[in-house]
Amino acid sequence: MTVSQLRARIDSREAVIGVIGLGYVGLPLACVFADAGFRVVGIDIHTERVALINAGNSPIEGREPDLAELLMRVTRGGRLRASRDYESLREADVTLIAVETPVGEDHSPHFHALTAACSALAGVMKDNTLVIIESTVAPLTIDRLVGPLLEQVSGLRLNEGFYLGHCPERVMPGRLLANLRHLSRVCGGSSPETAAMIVALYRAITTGELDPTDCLTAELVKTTENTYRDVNIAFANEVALICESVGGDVWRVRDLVNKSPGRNMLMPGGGVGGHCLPKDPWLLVANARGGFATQLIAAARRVNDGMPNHVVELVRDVLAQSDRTLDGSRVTLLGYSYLPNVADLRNSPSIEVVAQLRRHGADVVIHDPYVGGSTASVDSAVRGSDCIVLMVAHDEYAAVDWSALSHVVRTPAFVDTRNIVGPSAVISAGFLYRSVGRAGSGASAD
Ligand code: SAJ
Repeated sequence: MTVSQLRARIDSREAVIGVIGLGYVGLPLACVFADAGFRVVGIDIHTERVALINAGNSPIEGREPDLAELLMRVTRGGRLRASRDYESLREADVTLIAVETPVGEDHSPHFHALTAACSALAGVMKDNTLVIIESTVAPLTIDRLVGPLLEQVSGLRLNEGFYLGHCPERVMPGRLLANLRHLSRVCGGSSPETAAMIVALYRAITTGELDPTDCLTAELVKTTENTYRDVNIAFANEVALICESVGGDVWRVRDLVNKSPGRNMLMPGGGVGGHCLPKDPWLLVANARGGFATQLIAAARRVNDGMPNHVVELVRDVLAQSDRTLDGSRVTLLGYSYLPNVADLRNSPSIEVVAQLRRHGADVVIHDPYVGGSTASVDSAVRGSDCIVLMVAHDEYAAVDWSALSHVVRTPAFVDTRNIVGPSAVISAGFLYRSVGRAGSGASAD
């Protein structure tokens, strides 16, 4: 089959699509391509996940609008089938790879899952297959690692026996299908014809703008867009620390700064979690050489990674105002996931805050309406508490009756990391108050 025949099979939806990795990225991806009329074969290493999917049940926790219904529809309609066996990919014309690409403690990329997926695919893929990497990778990975590995194991030549592309995912928990169906995508290809073929493929599932380019540019765009966000959050966090030290209110400062044209100061908080921002900056710099050391990007990571520790210091400070120490005090954390209104715990700053509090001898109670195993109600979570720490802006926390809670706690002390309730509501309810980005009692206009 030639590249034009492959393109024709994509245009006619006759192409069989393989998706390797059925997690937050791969499962919605498999569903929307199945819903667009393609036959889709999903591959995952987890037996229980494969079984759940084939039964039409989503293994993804948290609120994901329409995903459960879509999955049920495409599995019942026979358009999506999941398997652990790579043999199922022998018939695939296009295979998308969406496996984890983490970084290690030393911030170096760990591409074991990616190389395993590429090797297994190369062992079964037929001639003239289009392989697209959706996972976020360090710039130069496609050209230096993925392409040569696929050639070596398959015995096929790049751009002759198979075609290669990089269309980096832009998912966000809570908006998996919405982002897939509407966000613009960068379609990097191993040749202009391949990039055009990738544009044609993704046109079947998204109304977003599709930008053809080369693989290196696609790798740089993805890692840069997340590094940009991480650095800007670090800037907001550093301004918050400055405001605390000089007696300012970063939330008020941010509002007024953003009235200045061309400013968009992001929000400080208790830290940066998730599966993207904590690792993508390290991927961006991973292969950067040439006698210079990146400074700003690593420094921003240190600022953001330092925020959980700062939250613990705010707790220590507000407890001291009641002559209490961390050791022996009960601290209630409201919010354990890394984002509002989702169940995703990956790299959540709350995990580090809890660990540090417990290391200092505090008795920590965790409340999170989205995370299983946490205390059921806010009221029961704060009962007997010496300090409440608001870590995540879950919708539920906007409706809390702080006056009522002041009669339930043992010590009325409160630390806000996300400016969720504003100081006056809490202070007027009788709580001692600290906040990221505000000095002292934080008594200032809401
Ligand atoms: N955060 C702040 N201050 C902010 C924004 C976020 O502290 O102003 C924290 C959040 O609390 C969270 C972490 O940063 O702990 C990450 O938040 P996020 O809003 O960036 O959410 P993510 O990690 O799911 O980011 C994803 C990214 N999308 C992809 O990688 C495809 C990111 O590029 C998007 O900008 C983001 O979703 C989004 O806004 O959709």
